[in-house]
Amino acid sequence: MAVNLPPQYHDAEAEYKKARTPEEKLVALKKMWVILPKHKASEKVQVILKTKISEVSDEVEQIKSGPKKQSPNSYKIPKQGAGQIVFVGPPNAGKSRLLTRLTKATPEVAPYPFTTREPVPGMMDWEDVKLQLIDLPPITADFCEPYIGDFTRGADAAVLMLDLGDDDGPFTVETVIERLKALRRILVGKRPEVDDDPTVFYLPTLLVCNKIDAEGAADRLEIVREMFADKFPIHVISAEKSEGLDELKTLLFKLLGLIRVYGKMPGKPADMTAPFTIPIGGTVMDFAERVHADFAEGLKSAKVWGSAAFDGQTVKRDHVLVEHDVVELHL
Ligand SMILES: Nc1nc2c(ncn2[C@@H]2O[C@H](COP(=O)(O)OP(=O)(O)O)[C@@H](O)[C@H]2O)c(=O)[nH]1
Ligand SMILES: [Mg+2]
Repeated sequence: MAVNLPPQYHDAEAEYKKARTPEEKLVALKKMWVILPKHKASEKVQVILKTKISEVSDEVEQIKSGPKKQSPNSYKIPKQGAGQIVFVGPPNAGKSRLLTRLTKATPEVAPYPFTTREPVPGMMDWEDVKLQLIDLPPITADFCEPYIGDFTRGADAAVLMLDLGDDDGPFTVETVIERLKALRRILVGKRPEVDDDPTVFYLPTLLVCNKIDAEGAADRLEIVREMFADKFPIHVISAEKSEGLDELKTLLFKLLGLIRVYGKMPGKPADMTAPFTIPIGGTVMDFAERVHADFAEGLKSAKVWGSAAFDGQTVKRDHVLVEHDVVELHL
């Protein structure tokens, strides 16, 4: 039987999907529970949700009563910038080197595996926006830091790093994909249209093939393209020699599926220095919400420069914005 779920339920569910800690999860799950209509048609959902709530409550309790104040298996890195992108891959692919090239972060770079055990964040500048990049420890057939599950759920996108200097490069990447899949984290070239399982998390992913400077890299790249071209967008770089990095930055922003929209105060020129970012297909309402949590409620009208028929045209709340639009909100 189909269950008609109110929009607030989906909001709470989105909150749950983004939650990192058991406490955050529990808050969101409880919200979902309150909103869920309790009738015959929703019985199945009720059972699933109840089970989940109980599991997560246990987790919360365990952490509280455990001997350690802080769980070593979880790290909290507050989100910053327009989006958060995690680096995943096998050991030695050059994830940490890439982070040092794109940000001011200084993770250890070394020719032996498992140098990175903790998540290392860095902020990347791209044009007038900042993206948060997080270098995660390597994933192999035998090993995957437990907290990787948390990070691959909370992130907005992923860079999957492949080592073109290694004959096993494509296969170690396959292993990474499989390990994450076992955690119900699916790396995808594009988000699926339907996403109806709240426990499965899709991560838009760019396959970054590193070490194109290495001997034999071009031949390996051909194999990589055969194996992965239909699964992910592919970008080739040399982190060491800083090749392909400008294009990479642009691709990383594109991977987030965002557009930049600029605010304007009535009677003043637009502020073209600090854009707001909203999802592609976002409306004037989405923009208002980004500017201020309360603005969407009180929005009376808006004027748009760019996507409107003429500059400064008054548009409806559901007017779809495009990259580089300028919007003046009237409250
Ligand atoms: N030839 C070459 N070596 C690289 C490149 N990027 C990283 N490396 C080397 O590969 C090794 C592993 O790099 P690292 O960033 O620590 O890998 P991680 O384990 O994925 O974080 C180091 O010795 C790096 O100097 C590259 O583009 N070309
Ligand atoms: Mg590393």
